[in-house]
Amino acid sequence: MFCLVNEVKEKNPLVHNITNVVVTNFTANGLLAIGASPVMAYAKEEVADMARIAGALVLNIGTLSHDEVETMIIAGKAANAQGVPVVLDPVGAGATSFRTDMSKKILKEVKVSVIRGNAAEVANIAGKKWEIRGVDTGSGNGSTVELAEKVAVQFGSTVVITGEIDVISNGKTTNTVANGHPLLTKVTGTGCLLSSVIGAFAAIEKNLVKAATSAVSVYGIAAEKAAETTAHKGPGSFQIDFLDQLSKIRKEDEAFAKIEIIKE
Ligand code: ATP
Ligand code: TZP
Ligand code: MG
Ligand code: MG
Repeated sequence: MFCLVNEVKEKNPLVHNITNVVVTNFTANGLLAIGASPVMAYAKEEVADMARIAGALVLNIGTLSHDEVETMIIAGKAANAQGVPVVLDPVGAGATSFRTDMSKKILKEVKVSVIRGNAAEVANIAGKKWEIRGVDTGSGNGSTVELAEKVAVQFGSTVVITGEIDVISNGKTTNTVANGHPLLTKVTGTGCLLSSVIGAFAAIEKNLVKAATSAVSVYGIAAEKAAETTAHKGPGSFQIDFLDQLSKIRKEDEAFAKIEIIKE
């Protein structure tokens, strides 16, 4: 019902990423593995043109600068004008006020289709308190389902909060996904790549809750499969096999999905 991975592989959507220097190569390889076509473009002179021809635009503030945020806003506005979905990954929002403020600025100036972050990042962009250490989520109190629903309404976006259990909500419809593996937390950029993979799914499916639920579940299933053969070796082997599993995954693997519909 939710599995859109075959369509992604058939349609090979172009995903324009303005992302961080830590995850650039991993993101490009992960998008290729899932069947999308990645492009990274950062020059102010070209980002609007690139965003307009893309199937989705992904804005990731992981190693942001003031200038880069201006570039993201130019790209975001061009995407909005063309009806291209925009995904925002507010990496480290809450860790510094600069990250929080820049995330809010992007959300004010660009219509963001999907916000994907850990619980702390999502809470902090919405003005709520949740501990964060660098780019990794800390302990917070409260339900991530409630948080996702509230933030979705606040920004008029679909919100994806990831962790052991992932929550996807547009404020009206809410799903949780229990796929994934703890080794995903031992490889840098797995959250960032997921944001870009959600972009690939949003490029081929207008129902963003459906697109994000499928993306999150397929991603978690690929991680489970990779862990089966590499967990005893460690995160390096897992990272490589995870890319292989993303490339192999097909609709039939939907049988392994652990999706719960919380609110229809
Ligand atoms: P953080 O910096 O807090 O790790 P992130 O941006 O890297 O955040 P994650 O929340 O780690 O993003 O999500 C990335 C992927 O890892 C998602 O597919 C998520 O489901 C999965 N994941 C995260 N934690 C766990 C866990 N404990 N068990 C299983 N899967 C997990
Ligand atoms: N520092 C700045 S961006 C980044 C680090 C370590 C990558 C974060 O990636 P993810 O996907 O949030 O783990
Ligand atoms: Mg992580
Ligand atoms: Mg992250």
